[in-house]
Amino acid sequence: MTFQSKLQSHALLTAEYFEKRFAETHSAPAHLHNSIKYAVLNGGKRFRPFLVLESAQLFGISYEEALPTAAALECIHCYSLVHDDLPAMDDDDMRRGRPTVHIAFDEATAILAGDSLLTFAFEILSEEATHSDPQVRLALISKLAQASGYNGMAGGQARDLAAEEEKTLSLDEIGLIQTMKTGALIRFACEAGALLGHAGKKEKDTLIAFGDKIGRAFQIADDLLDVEGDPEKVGKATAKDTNAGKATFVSHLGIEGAKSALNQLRDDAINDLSSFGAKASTLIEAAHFVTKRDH
Ligand code: GRG
Repeated sequence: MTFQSKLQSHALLTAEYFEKRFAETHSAPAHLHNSIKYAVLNGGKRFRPFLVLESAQLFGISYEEALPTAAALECIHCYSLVHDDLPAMDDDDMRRGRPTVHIAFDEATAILAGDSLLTFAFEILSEEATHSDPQVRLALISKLAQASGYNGMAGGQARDLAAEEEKTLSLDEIGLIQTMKTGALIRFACEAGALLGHAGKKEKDTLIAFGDKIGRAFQIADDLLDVEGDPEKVGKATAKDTNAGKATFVSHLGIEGAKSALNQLRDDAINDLSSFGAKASTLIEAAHFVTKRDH
């Protein structure tokens, strides 16, 4: 099975989970419920859920068992995209190849769809179906809150917005923004597998180190897509950072320098997994995917 087909079949599992959950009885008005479905069921790669399923599998946790955690993380990711696309933030009209949520609905609905997804993530994690051990559920809730909040993604987004005027950011400052804004959720995806599998400290730290590196690599790949990507494939406007004169790894290191930083992170990430042996082969493929992705 190729990596692409694995990614697609895992994405299908995640989508099926959401279809079931969104079919449950609810009290939301139709426009809010429809906007939530629009934000989630729209062809994202589901790379973060993929990492949860595959890192959990290292510890004998089935895809089905890891699925609620994978879906909870995807809820946070989808909320962040909806809010990031708002006029007050990145002001984007297209996402995943179709109009963004505030364009397809309206701004207030997009804000509320994002809020609903943010809170739904923690509702899912608190449910017994997520893990029979309440200590594991608590750890998942705590780690995902840290990864999403002011010490993680939201903090990174705030730093990124504040830095828009600063065309002279250092590489360390850019790296910190990337680690928080994009890296924190990807790192959590890998850590979550270890938490679900009651892994020991050493194995958990190994997965965190791996997740940290591919998270940073993912953002560098995103910066490269902004410069080299085809908007049709990427599903959104490109050249935004370049046109805005934004400081990124690419503006600092040039295209070749950024590619070499990306490849170094990939190799170091793969090296982190050596103690897992052949069991980690799909995660190794995931690291290669990050450096080669075209969308
Ligand atoms: C609004 C609190 C808040 C945070 C927003 C995610 C984010 C933070 C901003 C998005 C800006 C962006 C494009 C970041 C680059 C990395 C990234 C998250 C890309 C999109 O993720 P993919 O490629 O998207 O996994 P799909 O559509 O496949 O899920």
